[in-house]
Amino acid sequence: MNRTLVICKPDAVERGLAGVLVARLEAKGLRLAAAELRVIEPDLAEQHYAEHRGRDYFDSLVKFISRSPSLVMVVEGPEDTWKIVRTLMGPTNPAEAPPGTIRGDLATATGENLIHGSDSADSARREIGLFFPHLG
Ligand code: 3AN
Repeated sequence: MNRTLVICKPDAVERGLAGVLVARLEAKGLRLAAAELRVIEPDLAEQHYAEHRGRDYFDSLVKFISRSPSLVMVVEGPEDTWKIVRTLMGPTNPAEAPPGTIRGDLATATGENLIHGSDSADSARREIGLFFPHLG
C-alpha cells in the first residue's frame, strides 16, 4: 500500500465540506489509514510549509492553516497515491482548476483552496512523519 498526507484545511471544515472531500477520495478508490481533526499550531504549520518560507504569502498561509481545526489524514491506495490525490485536487489556483476537480468545483481563492496533498513520494513520507509520527 502506498500512502500520502491529505489535509482538509480550515476553510473546508468551516464550510462543512470535509465529508464531501473525504467522499471524493473514497469514491475514487482510496482509503483512510488515519484521520484526526486538529488545530495545526503555527510551529507545525511552519515546518510543514518550510519550502514556502520567505514568500510574501508565508505569514498569511501559516495564519490561515492554524486558524481553526483541519482534518488531517493519511490516505492509502496504489502506487503513486500522492499523484492520484493531486489530480483530484486540481491546480493550486482554483481559478485555473478545471470543473470536476475539488478546487475547480468548490473553491475560488488560492489562499483558501480547501485541500492539501503531498506533492511527491518524498513529501508524503516527510509529511506523514510530521503529523503522524507513529506511522512515519
Ligand atoms: P498546493 O497546495 O497545490 O500543493 P503549493 O504547495 O504550491 O500548492 O502551496 C501551498 C499553499 O500555499 C497553497 N495551498 C496556498 O494556500 C498557498 N499559496 C501558494 N501559492 C500562493 C500564492 N501565490 N498566493 C497565496 N497563497 C499561495
